[in-house]
Amino acid sequence: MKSVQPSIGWVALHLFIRVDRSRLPSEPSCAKRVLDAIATLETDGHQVVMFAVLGHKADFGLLAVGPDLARLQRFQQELLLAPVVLVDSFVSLTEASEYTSTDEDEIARLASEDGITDPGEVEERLIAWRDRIEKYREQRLYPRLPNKAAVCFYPMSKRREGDDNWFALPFEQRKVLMAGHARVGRRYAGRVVQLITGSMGLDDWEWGVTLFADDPAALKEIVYEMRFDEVSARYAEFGPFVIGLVAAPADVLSRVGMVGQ
Ligand code: 76R
Repeated sequence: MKSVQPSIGWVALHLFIRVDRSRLPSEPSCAKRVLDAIATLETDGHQVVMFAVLGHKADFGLLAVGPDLARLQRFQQELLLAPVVLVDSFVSLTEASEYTSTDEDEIARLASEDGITDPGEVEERLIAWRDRIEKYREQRLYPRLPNKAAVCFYPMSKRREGDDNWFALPFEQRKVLMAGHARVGRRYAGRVVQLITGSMGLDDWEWGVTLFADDPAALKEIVYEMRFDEVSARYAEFGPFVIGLVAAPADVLSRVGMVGQ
């Protein structure tokens, strides 16, 4: 099948799956088929993170990230040949932020925070800064998925109600508000890795939030702290939350009873 690739960014396909235990005994090689489907997808330039889910919403989930919608659609169908039921899903694309600082922002920040106004020194700092920003943008659009013990996923939208309409705010105001949001987020650098993917026009919510951490308490803390930030307190709506334990695909299948069948 012909590939279908977004002109910018990658696809992020979240799948939440329940094992159909009644069919397990009659499908002895189902785990191997799932593992083969994942390995082949990875060979084809996509990344997969798999996790065992706690709670009733699913047995396991996976996040597949990569360039090709057609390849991911085929992968989804290969997976569903196993004795499983797809109980939830989320389709989105990676995106760069529209609120990233510009050269002018950084020049103003250098002057106000670092006291640097000498043109030569400003230029030198700008060159290093542009390099950092470019790497950051690349990581948002073409992320390397991290290896952390726990993953949390939830969809969210920005509110559009009466005086609390995010989309009716002028760009400059949204930018100031997002800077506050980012300040809270940066305090979790190293403890929480976020992957924000955009789903407008693709799924029922506007963004998917995927958070990775070794410490599950860090996931709870960041979401709690964000709730007090105006961007979340006033303008955010949330869908259901899912929490999972990240492991190698074979380990996840073993945890949910599919290996050894
Ligand atoms: O590009 C950037 O990362 C710069 C700053 C930034 C943007 C633009 C940023 C930083 N986020 C951005 C965009 Mn975020 N983020 C969330 C949630 O539960 C909640 O209340 C909200 C869910 C978390 C936990 C989180 C964490 N962020 C967004 C957007 C798109 C909005 C838009 O475009 O209008 C959403 C929906 C969203 C939601 N954010 C950070 C974090 C963290 C940890 C950071 C700091 C990252 C870092 O500096 O490494």
